[in-house]
Amino acid sequence: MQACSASMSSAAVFASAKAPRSARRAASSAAPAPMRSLGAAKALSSSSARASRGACVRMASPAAAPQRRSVALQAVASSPKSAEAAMGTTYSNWLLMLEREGVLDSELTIVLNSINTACKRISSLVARAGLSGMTGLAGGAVNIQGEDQKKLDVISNDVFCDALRVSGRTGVIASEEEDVPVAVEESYGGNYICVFDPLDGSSNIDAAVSTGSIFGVYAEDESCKIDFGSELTTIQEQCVTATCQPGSNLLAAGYCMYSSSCILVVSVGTGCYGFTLDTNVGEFLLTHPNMRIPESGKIYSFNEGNYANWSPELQKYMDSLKTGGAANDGKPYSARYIGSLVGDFHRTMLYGGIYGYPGDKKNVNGKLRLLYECAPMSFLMEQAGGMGSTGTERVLDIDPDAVHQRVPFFTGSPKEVQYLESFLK
Ligand code: AHM
Ligand code: MG
Repeated sequence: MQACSASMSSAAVFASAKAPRSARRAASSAAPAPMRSLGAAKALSSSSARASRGACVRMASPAAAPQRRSVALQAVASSPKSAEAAMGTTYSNWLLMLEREGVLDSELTIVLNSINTACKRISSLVARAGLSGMTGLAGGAVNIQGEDQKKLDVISNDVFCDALRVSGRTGVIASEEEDVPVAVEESYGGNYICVFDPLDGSSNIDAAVSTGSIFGVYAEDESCKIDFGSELTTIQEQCVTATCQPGSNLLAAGYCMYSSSCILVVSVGTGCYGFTLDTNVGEFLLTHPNMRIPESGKIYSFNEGNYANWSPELQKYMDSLKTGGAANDGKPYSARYIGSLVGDFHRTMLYGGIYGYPGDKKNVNGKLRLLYECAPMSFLMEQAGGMGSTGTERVLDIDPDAVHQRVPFFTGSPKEVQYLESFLK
């Protein structure tokens, strides 16, 4: 990865992070295409062309789960307890404690701390959006998935990119708002891969309703080494390949919810921990040690407006929730749907129940993205004792085919997800 970065000039790699995409596109039509717009102006070979569209081109079989992951999984047994004792400790000190206990290495600690900084900045931007003219669309800009970008989508992406770049421990980043993964020049060690959705649920911003950031951190894929002097297209391909790993390889994942409180929930493979931003001191403080989702819960969170387009099996499942569902007690479930994954997920984690974004007749794979939405959330949910499923398979087992790949997604209390699977399998 170092070589990947070294072959790009600093300006080329990160220059485009400073302006909204519309402005970047306008600029790129007048000047040579920035290397960041990896698919823009180059005539690509067919495999490179796939890479430029975010397809995962395998050049070697994906590496086995990285060694660092097994270190995390063999975490000191006392971690949850000691974290409980550390209630009210700052997020940064909690990370340092995990480092002392051998759960995290110092490089990953730095990456996770840089995400803390990004989340605080975005929290402040979201809170002031209505006052500072930061609501609304980013001047007609759209992302690679054809979705309108809000001003804050673009700015939050820049905040995340900058925080990770400055950390110097991230080799490649992949974002919902970037066409393809981006190589980071300033990588002094670690070379972690960070995937993220900088501001999920941004259609809610203008109404001051909950939004959130979602992230996952992978180790560099050892099978993807980048040579000095590589053609740009080869570098692109390698960066893309390195990004696409199954969720079971995640070293860490988390989300930050921007709501009545700003809450950061993180797992490094030793349980789920929630921190609330104390705006008086500007620090996230541990408020939810070792989070556990209830085994079952009678709340469902689906966009039921899509019912007519669902499969008969899913419709049958949904109908059954009105008459008792998994509990089989004749009492209906309650419907709760914000339309903001992080908010709906956080409530599900605390109260139990199920969140779902199924495929339907129009969009067979649903709407949510595997790499930076479903996989990190499934990692967190499993760490809290819940499940993340497509309805027929475990989300963390899926080896991605493309950076922006979508999958049907159901997550929540184990008994509720199993009940749903009993209709779809
Ligand atoms: P986004 O990444 O473009 O913000 O879209 C993802 C959001 C999720 O937060 C939410 O669960 C879902 O889209 C809501 O979609 P819908 O409006 O179709 O119910
Ligand atoms: Mg999103």
